Amino acid sequence: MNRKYFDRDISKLTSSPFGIFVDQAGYTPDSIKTAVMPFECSEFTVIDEDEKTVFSGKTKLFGYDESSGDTVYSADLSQLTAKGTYRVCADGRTSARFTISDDVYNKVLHDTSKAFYFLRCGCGLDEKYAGAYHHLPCHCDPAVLWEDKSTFIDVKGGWHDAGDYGRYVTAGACACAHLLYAYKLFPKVFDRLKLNIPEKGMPDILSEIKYELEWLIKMQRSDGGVYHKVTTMLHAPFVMPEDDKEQLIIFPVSSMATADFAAAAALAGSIYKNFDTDFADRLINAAEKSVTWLDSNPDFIGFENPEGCNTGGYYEKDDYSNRYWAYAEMYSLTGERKYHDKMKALMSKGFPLTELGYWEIGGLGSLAYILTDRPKDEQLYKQITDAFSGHGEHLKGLSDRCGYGTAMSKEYYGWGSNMLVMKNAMIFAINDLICGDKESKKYARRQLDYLLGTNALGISYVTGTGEYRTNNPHLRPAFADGIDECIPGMVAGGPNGRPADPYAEEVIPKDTPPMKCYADDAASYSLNEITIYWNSPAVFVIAYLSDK
Ligand code: 9MR
Ligand code: ZN
Repeated sequence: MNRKYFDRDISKLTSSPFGIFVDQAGYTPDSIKTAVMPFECSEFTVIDEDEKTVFSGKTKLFGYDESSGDTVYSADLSQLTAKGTYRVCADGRTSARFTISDDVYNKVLHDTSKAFYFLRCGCGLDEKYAGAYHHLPCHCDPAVLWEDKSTFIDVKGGWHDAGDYGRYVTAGACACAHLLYAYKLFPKVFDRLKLNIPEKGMPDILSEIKYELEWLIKMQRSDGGVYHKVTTMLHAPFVMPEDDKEQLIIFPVSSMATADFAAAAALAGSIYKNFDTDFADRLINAAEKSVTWLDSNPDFIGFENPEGCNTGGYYEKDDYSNRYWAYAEMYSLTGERKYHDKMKALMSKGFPLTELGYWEIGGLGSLAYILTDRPKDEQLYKQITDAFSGHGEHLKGLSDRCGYGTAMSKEYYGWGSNMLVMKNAMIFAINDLICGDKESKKYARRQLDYLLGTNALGISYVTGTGEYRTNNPHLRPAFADGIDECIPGMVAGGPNGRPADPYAEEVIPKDTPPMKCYADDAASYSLNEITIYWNSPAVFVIAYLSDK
């Protein structure tokens, strides 16, 4: 394929060939299974691969759904528990194929986890591990300090952030933390998960996260401050990573990056202790150095792109939640009271206690506190668990009011909305596991169903999963490699009611309902990019739902 850079034929952008929407990865036998029909119908059937009817029932009118603009009917297939592959039919229309079995999540868990390997920077991807998507080493040269053009530093490694080739500390720390908490809560799921990556000696997911953590450590300055990002001055054109030869620049230290790094390193230190003590010691020392820096730099040091630079900014308006997270992890790691007190003092700043990143990130600090075996202040513990319960109840209300079961109001569909859908599912998971609200699980599953096809476009937003799926993300190597089938396991940003790039404006008619503001268009970064921190909450959620 020799496509010219974004010389695209928008008439080729597809819409679902199916009229009934289901989770295209499938359902475990015991789960609630809901198919959604955005058209009037009173009855439905389920057929197997020989087109034999195996189940039938009456549909239920949900009514008008604001986010999609659809009047929605649903079919409850929960009583169908026999393993097999099926389609739902109603009024002459059918759904995509779906499976009922105990291991429906295996492929999508594998693929979304392996996606991080495909984003590795500073190394080549060997055919042995990457198959057709192998490529030569990229971004290996030392990077120059923005503040001192005579200093070059080795910051090779880590994952490309997204569709672009930048590497950003807050984004990376956030993605690592989602994955580390997934491992911490569902270790058995990951003990079984084989990713076919070069490293051995610990669960593959931990080897993969280590690849990013090693890079994060390199981003720490000798005084403990952590550089915000390393990127070229401008985003590369749509070339393979090894063909992006522009000078890499290390941009100044920010307090958000320093705090997020300290937090992720402390969390990681406690986990890697059991697998690689030298690495764990390095993480713990690095975390301590960065919190010491935070102590002596109490003021917010934000980040703004210097003039002429158009790579990601990862702006934040303050660093309270980042510091809170850092002190919570340090308390969990060391048990030292001073960290507990600092964490507690920050709570008066009024940031949300349950947000899971990348900007407001206090939820990870709250999780650290809830999960630690260290002594806990009863009132604080209650305040935090109440915050999670309150957030969960709010989301349940939203889910109940949505024809697709999505815990989103129509304003929530912004850039990378699929991350929010997955973070909402994480909130449900936390409420189930930690706050004892078992009912939350079915809501979590509904969010994953949405990601994998039970949505107003009937599309699976994960490359490689589902009969009708996203396949043309805004992801440089996926475009430049000339391979028609995208690298599997990439979570697309998804519908964005506030499209923010010229390509999106071209393909999304005005007044399109937010849940439908999406196109599988490689050009559109505000609809169809991928990022490490959109994949990481998906991995968490799929691992949670795979846990037996
Ligand atoms: O994910 C980010 C989204 O929340 C912001 O609205 C958007 C615009 O600032 O930027 C997104 O982050 C991008 C980052 O800046 C650079 N790498 C790709 C990210 C995903 O689009
Ligand atoms: Zn690279």
